[in-house]
Amino acid sequence: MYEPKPEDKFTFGMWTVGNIGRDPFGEPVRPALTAVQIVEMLAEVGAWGVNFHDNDLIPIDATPAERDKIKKEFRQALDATGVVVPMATTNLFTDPAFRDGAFTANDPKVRAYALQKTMNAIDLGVEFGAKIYVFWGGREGTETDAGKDPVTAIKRSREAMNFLCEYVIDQGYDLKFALEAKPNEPRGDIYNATTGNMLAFIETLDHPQMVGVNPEVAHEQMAGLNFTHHVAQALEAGKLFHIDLNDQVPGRYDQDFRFGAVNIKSSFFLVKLLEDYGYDSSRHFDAHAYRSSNYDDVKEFARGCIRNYLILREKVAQFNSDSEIQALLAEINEDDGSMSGFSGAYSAQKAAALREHGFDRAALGRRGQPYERLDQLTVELLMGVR
Ligand code: GCO
Ligand code: MN
Ligand code: MN
Repeated sequence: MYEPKPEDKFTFGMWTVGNIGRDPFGEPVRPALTAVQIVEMLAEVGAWGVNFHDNDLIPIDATPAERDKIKKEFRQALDATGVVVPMATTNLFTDPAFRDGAFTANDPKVRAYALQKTMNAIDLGVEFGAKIYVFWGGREGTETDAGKDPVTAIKRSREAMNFLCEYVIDQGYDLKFALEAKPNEPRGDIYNATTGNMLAFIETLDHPQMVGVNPEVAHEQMAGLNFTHHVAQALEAGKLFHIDLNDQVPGRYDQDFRFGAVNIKSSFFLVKLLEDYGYDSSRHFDAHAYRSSNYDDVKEFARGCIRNYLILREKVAQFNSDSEIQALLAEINEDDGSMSGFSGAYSAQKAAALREHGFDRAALGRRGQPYERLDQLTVELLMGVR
């Protein structure tokens, strides 16, 4: 039970299971793994795919010979294990060149270098089969708004996205972009801080149909927001191209915990949303094992992410077929049809009829909803006593 299948599309970033456990207070605790070792570990835990930043695979200062050797060995590991590369992205945050951001940096040379680096990274991702290209603007922000005009920052972000969309079209690549919002960390404040901001921004681009979002559990939760509602908005707009699953205590630093490790109930509603609406892209885990783990425990972390998703998916099926829960939902959503003449598209007749209709306001106010009962049943189901 709870064995992952390829159609579940469980993926991990190379930077997740390969994370060496450096933090602002401490040095690495785990030795760096090669790309080949990471692919082998992911195959062992049952992942379908691996995603990478350009420099997860190829160090920023690699010689052409080193690059070719790494690519060859990586390809062999993919072929040997059957692990695929559905998504790729650019590291625009580690190198000191990006200390003031990339596409929104004040230095035009940095902005141009960021475009060049991204074009190369897109080529690399496409070479290994990526169909989704993620943009996470980790350093696209400020600590003080004294030095950067936030309107200019939006315009610079748009110019970069338009340029890179044209590049993809020009190359004839079958590639879509997914924009990932985060409120802060590593910058004090990051532009386009939520998935909702990104959705609005996308509609201002030259090729909005090529661009969707990559929401991440921890990022909305860091800001104290309801992640499932943000994902719902993206999904309803046809913009949920990818998703980053992990967990996070709201209000804390960026924790990147194992999916389902903290907020079981909100993870359940997220899985329910994805499953009820037939989400069909990668289920990507962008999480890190505890710094106290060694690699045997990192594997437990990766298996735990997958298992928690599959267990919650089973709970969703149970919720959807629980007769008491479904009866309550039917009662909650009861509709006797008497209002159907007033809903849907506007017409002058409808508006006139609605104006004439008498409502028993006091009766409306007397009706309660059994949400306590429904929530308790949900909690009991999640606690395994139903
Ligand atoms: C973070 C982000 C990153 C991105 C990754 C892919 O908080 O550090 O979530 O992990 O997802 O860079 O773009
Ligand atoms: Mn993150
Ligand atoms: Mn992420």
